Amino acid sequence: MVGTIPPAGTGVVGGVSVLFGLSAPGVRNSDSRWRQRAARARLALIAATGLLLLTGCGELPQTIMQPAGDDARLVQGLLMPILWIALVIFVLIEGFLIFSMIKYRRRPGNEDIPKQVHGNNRLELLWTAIPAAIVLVIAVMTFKTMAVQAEAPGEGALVVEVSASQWWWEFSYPELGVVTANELYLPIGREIDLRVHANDVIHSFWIPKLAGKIDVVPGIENRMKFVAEKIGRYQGQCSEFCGIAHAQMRLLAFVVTTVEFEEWAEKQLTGPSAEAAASAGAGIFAAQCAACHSIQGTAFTFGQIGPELTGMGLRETLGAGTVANTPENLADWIREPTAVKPGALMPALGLVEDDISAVVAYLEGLR
Ligand code: HEC
Ligand SMILES: [Cu+2]
Repeated sequence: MVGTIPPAGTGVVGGVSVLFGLSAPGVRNSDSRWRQRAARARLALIAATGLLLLTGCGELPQTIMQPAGDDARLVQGLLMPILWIALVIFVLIEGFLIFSMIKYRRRPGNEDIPKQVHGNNRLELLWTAIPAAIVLVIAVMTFKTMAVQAEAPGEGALVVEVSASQWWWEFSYPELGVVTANELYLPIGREIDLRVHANDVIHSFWIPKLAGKIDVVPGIENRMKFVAEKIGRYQGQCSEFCGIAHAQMRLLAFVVTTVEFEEWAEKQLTGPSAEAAASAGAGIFAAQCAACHSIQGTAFTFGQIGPELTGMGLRETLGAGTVANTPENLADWIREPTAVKPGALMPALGLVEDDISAVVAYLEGLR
């Protein structure tokens, strides 16, 4: 198709070849209507690309370009110089390419074959040595960063054990005796000693604004340390494909003051009020849910198959960030978990509507 002149209004392939200037030299397109169309198509393509790029802007909840933790800063500190090096090389090479294409292009009437040369030892050496030197610089920067990341956490670091399951996260603070799921609380400025393992398949733990990724693997414990440096709410997600609901294996991290963190931990341990504990919802929970889910401060602390539901009323989301935690969504979840999160490994239990309402009231009251 390349090089043929498509009659006005034909096919995508011809359009694409004109769009990218692929018409063979010497074949001049005299059909101005076709040209206009190609120009219009080119403009549309540029506008569409621009729009697409713009939709990526605005609020960036999961960017590595706005670090709020020391490890994320390290990663960005590595990325930026590499990006600049790449940009300089790109501009130089493309500039040289475009310059050569214009300056030495074939001109009308010039039918000679250019002088044929083979090899140039000095050039060959140069363009082997320069990339090797650049790669060496990048390697040294990378190893230096990795060495800092590999240092053991200091005394007084807060241990957080992360265990990943299809498709949710459990966070346990052995020092405090607190266990929670999908929403992680972190005190600002205190070093976090993160210890991660998986219960089933390989996952990857990633909160882009706070720290780099860490593989979460069954059978071994991987470790990572970081300090959260800015108060805020940070989104994270599993970043290793782990099955059907992989994209709905998200998490939220809340970086709070030390006082707020202690208050939060205390609330988690307190358990429901006596009134809530005696409610109809608690009874249904005992019969239908406690085999899989635990709630601290109650008798239901044996269920290990599903996420910890302590402090459920305080959580922002359901199903590891799949939907907002509202009474309606929670009722939908209990009615048919896979309708909310396709693939979710919680069964539909066939509860009658009154029982669903009661258990929703019980869970939303855990705060
Ligand atoms: C057979 C085990 C099992 C039973 C029984 C069970 N669940 Fe679940 N539940 C799960 C699993 C597994 C998940 C995680 C699903 C996911 O996010 O992928 C879950 C998730 C949840 C969540 C979302 C938690 C979060 O942090 O996002 C809620 C709420 C919940 N279950 C409530 C209930 C209630 C209420 C009952 C009883 C009516 C119940 N579950 C019974 C296994 C179970
Ligand atoms: Cu995963």
